[in-house]
Amino acid sequence: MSKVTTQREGNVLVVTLDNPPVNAFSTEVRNAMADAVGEVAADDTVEAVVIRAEGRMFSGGADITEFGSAPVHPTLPELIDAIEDLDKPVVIALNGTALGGGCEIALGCNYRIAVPGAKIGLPEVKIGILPGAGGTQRLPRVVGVEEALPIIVTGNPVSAQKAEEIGLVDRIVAPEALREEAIAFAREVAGRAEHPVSSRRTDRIEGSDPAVFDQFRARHARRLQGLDAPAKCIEAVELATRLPYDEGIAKEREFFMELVNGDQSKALRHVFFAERQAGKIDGLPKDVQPLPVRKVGIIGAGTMGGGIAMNFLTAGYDVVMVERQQDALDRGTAIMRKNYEATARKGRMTGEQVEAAMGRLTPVLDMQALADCDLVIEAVFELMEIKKDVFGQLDTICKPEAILASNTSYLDVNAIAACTSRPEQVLGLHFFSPANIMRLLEVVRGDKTSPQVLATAMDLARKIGKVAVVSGVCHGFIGNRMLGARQDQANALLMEGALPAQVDQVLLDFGFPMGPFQMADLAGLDIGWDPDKTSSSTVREVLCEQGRRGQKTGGGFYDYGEDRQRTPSEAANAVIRDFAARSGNEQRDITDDEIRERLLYPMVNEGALILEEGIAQRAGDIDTVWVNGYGWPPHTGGPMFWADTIGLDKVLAGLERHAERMPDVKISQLLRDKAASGGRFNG
Ligand code: 3H9
Repeated sequence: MSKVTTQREGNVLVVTLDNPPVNAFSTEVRNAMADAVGEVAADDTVEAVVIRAEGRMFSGGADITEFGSAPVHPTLPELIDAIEDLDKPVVIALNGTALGGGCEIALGCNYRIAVPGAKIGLPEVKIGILPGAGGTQRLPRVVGVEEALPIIVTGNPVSAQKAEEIGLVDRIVAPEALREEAIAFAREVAGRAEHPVSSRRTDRIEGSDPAVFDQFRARHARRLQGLDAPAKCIEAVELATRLPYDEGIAKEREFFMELVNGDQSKALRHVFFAERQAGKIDGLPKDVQPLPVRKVGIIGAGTMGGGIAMNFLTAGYDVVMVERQQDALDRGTAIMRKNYEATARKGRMTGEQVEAAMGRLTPVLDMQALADCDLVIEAVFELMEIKKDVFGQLDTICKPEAILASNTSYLDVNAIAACTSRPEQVLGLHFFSPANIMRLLEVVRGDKTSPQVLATAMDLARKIGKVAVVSGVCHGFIGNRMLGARQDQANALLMEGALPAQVDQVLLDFGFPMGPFQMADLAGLDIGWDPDKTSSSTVREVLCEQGRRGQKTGGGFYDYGEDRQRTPSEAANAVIRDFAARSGNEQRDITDDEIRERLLYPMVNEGALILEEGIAQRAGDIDTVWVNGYGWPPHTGGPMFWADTIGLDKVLAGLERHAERMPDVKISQLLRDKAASGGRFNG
């Protein structure tokens, strides 16, 4: 069946796109669309055209899998020009999301109508490119520079209502009437002598204030730092206001080719596909159906339990939340409400939605209330004895088919499962804090976890908007195990002469939002610290003993002012120097290059071990964990993709060069083999 079909409706030709799942403009689709345009041009009896689509959206844009190969004609810009050049009016009917090339094709049509739920945007910047089919030149001509800039530079789509307000959409119509309304609209305009043509318009860009661009750059400086694509997006829009359309388009093409072949876009495209691939479980029988889940139990109303509960409440699940003390339960519930209300104040939820979500919550003190839950997630203290006790109880309380999950971030899920009579129903669901915001979910597959339980967890993750990655059982799973490898080196570097500010700065320069010591101060240095057992045996212990427990106490590795701005701390540095002097290490000046290599290469090596041991299914899963859970800069693609980009031989050579100072780092055989053969972790 052709991916583009045409149908006559009197004097109107209806062109329908049908290329599931997202109606991407693949070569095949572009060719078929070009044929349809040819049909329109050749047939004098066609007086107007409707372009529409089948499926749950209009289009996700160009086919990203084709990027990186030589362009095939007709290219998307050529196709859109051909549509715009028709001497008959073209109405596009947007039945849902229209992104990237999907939006650009709409800009090339004379008239645009959309359903109320449509989202229209140019997200190209998120995959490291700019709209390359006229978007940077046509959009400002249609909506003006001030509206076009945020759409192109942030990549966030606008609603149909906003699109109508700014002139991007002419009419909004009910979904069930879309096709007929589009045809009626086409007939209505067929007789007009003139039609709006985006590329020829100048009314919205004439007299644009050139200062707008620098102001925009200044306002978004942090978001733009170190990134190639947003800078080019702004430059292209600026050129739209200064150059004739044809010259502007030529520059857009030049920028597009430069970006699409650059490392940043390759990395961001890898992240895009890796996130989607992560949801697929190798070796899972195709006919496995997820179990029905309607009611979810959460044990613990602390920060973690509350955050986890919010995910399910927001997605429409009933939630039973258990605590041991009434005041803790009340506190947890109140914080959840406060968080929801803050979201509503930002306009991202209505008051009614807040009430509906809170209305689905049943806070209780009695574990027996979990008896009819389909899934129970435990978020209690991270201690094996406590977890075992909780799972033993759950096993007796919960219905036999219920799934029992632990939110542990380090512990052995197999040992936890062994405390129940249903280890096949047990798995880890490792949420990241704040759990209602962070996108990552590590789904920890125990040795006995059944395929159906695993499939259910992956399905649920998608329904609550998480990016899920499957991990096998090991200490710290994928993310924290690699974090441990990095932290060991960060601590060792302090003992060799570096200070927290230098170590952190290296990672900030690399693109992380914060370094390891900033992160420790933010989380609190007293996590896992016991004031009764403290013995001044580590820098961290001494800092805690001195009351320097991180940001919350005004000091940790750094000093913090009222505004929580960090400054290097003489007191903390003195503690470090004292320990360093006693460590037996030679104190030396350490270069930033060494710090970067010492922090990141052991992580790559740990990732390779994780792959070798089968803990992660694929390198892209590891990248997905680090980009979504730990702030790894997406434009470098994650640790494994970054290692592929710089060369695995270079990583190996670095590990060997620093081997003497990193006696605990055991170099992965997989890394050695791939380095020797010129291979990569990601295909
Ligand atoms: C562009 O248009 C360039 C032009 O400016 C210039 C050109 C010269 N291509 O996300 P989902 C796959 S650049 C190929 O789970 P959802 C995806 O990998 C493009 N494949 O669905 C997945 O495959 P699989 C600008 C694509 O409903 C399947 O479709 N556009 C594309 O949650 C389902 O995807 C973008 O950057 C694509 N464009 O979300 C938009 N899009 O099943 C990128 C998706 O094998 N796409 N796939 O794993 C999205 O943001 C989301 O996919 C979308 C749907 C919101 C559309």
